[in-house]
Amino acid sequence: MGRTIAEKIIAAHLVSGEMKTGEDIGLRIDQTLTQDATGTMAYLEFEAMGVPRVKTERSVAYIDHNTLQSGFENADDHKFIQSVAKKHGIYFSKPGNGICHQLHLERFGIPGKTLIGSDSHTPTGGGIGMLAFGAGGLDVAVAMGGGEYHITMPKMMKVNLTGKLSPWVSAKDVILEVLRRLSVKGGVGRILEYAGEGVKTLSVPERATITNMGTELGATTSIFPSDEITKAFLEAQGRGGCWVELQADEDAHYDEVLDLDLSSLVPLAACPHSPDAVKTVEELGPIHIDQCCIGSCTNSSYLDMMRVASILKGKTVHPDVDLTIGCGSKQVYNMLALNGALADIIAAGARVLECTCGPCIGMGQSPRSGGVSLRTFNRNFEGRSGTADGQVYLVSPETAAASALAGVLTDPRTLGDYETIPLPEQFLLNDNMILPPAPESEMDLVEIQRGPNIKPFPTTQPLPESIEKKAILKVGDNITTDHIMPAGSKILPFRSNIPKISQFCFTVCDPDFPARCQKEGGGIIIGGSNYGQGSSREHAALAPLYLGVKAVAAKSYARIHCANLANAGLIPLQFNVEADYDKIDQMDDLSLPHIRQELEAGTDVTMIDKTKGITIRLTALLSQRQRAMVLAGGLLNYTKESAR
Ligand code: MIC
Ligand code: SF4
Repeated sequence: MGRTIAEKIIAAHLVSGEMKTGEDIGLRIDQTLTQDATGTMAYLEFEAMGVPRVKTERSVAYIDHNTLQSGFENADDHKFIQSVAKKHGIYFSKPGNGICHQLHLERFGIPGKTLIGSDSHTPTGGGIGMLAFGAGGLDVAVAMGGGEYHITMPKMMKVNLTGKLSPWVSAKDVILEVLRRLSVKGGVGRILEYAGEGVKTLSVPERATITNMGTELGATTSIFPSDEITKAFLEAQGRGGCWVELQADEDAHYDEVLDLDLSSLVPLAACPHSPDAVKTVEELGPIHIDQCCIGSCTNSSYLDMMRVASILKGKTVHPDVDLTIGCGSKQVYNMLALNGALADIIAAGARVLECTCGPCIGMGQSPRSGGVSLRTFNRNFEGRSGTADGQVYLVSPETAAASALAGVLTDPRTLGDYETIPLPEQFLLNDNMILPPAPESEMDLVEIQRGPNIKPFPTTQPLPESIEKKAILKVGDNITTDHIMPAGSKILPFRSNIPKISQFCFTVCDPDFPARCQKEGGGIIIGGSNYGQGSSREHAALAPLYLGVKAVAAKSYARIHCANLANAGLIPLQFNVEADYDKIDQMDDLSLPHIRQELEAGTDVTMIDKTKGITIRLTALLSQRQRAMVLAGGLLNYTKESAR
């Protein structure tokens, strides 16, 4: 039987396990990327493993998230990462060079290769036919050391594209439509593979917008074929030599098929506070807006920005609206500066930001209280903008620019004539903000710069025979990692300081959570379905670990967070009967009397709610390897033990 594109890449990288849906598989990883909000921890973990040089074909450390530097903390992290990168064989992208995913697509990504990144939007690389996954920092550290990356072999879903996008409708509307149909849980356990005649009508940056936001579906990853369009893009980036063709076999088998006629799409918006709360811009009507933010790893390419500049040209941003623009990379900014488009953007009255994540991760530009903000980003979780009651809508750059001029949510189709913007035959190439590592012969001369904000990775203990803890917190469905470990300009500086950052853990849901954990000596968290959706930040596992949390019992989990819990040595438990969730109240006394023995044997887990006098059965969502890891007290201990 023929193979899908993803199956071909998996087969070529399979180190352990069998390519059968639901099986645990280990993959060889060709490339890794980190960003600074998760990178410091990943490199501390890499150091703890004691591997002198990375064993991947290419590893890159980007600085793009924590660039405000309102204190010494972020700058400390940057210097630490720069020195680790130089010593251990990693390319370093300086702050101001751009956003990791945009840059990786432009300068490093290669079709047919595997990539993992300590950022959930790493599947952006699927836009050029890479098999790219978001992962926890520890998984990235292990891959840099030459270790396998483990996933559960996903189902294959074909997204069959037909037709062609109408003027003023763009790639963002495609992925918003997929989100509308499938929801934030619809991609869980699946790889979305884009196919069909419609693929040929989409440029690489458009494809990357779609694979980037596949993360919001909970998908393991998303991928496009590598074709003539991919080739032209790589050639324009001066990298035509790394192009290979990648197509699914004619008789490839897909478990599911989603048909999407591009011609039928209209401008869409994801309403507060979820990327799948999608409505048409037309049906939402002229909502008054306060702010428009254009940029982020989803929509900050040359094409996106040229389109925005052409809409703004000769006009003025509405007096009631703040418009911010952040290009995805220095390449994009530089080209816009040279061709005059940046002048059009500035003249219209936009606030031009440096090319980083910026407002997407709450690093400045929070909207006014209750303010409506249109963003071309990929997430609109409650509070993520930095304003607890901010009303964030996710829209295309075209919709954002049209609305910024009108002062109200505006369908860009009302703008009239549509000018097609071609992809340049040659992008401007200047990698002077990417620093190569020191040659291996000189690595010993490089000193690691460890400022006072860099605290060591928390130590963990092997799993005890039994656990007696309180239900320290009970939360509902779709809890995101932004709830568990909030970000934003006040908290992000402490990403390399677990003792400090843990004081903010879950405070969005319950300000007393950290203090209660300290008083009670931690506990067990009770969660609803899709627990831990969103970002790959392992801090959402490390902070609870530091606070003494031992396990989570939930209805279901998001993939990366579930793996991060196991990596940290915490047990992700799933209720066998969902209704048992209702029986437990916060602060009940819980016991897992045989936990070690049960994990060793791979059987169901018994939990006794002593307050209610009931016994509940759960499943530990752990592969055999992960069980061994949790028994050892987490992936770091396990890796050290296995190396002995
Ligand atoms: C995000 O979009 O939430 C982030 C910030 O890029 C995260 C990584 C992080 O939490 O540092 C992600 O998506 O993985
Ligand atoms: Fe940065 Fe936002 Fe992309 Fe995360 S989603 S990598 S914060 S731009």
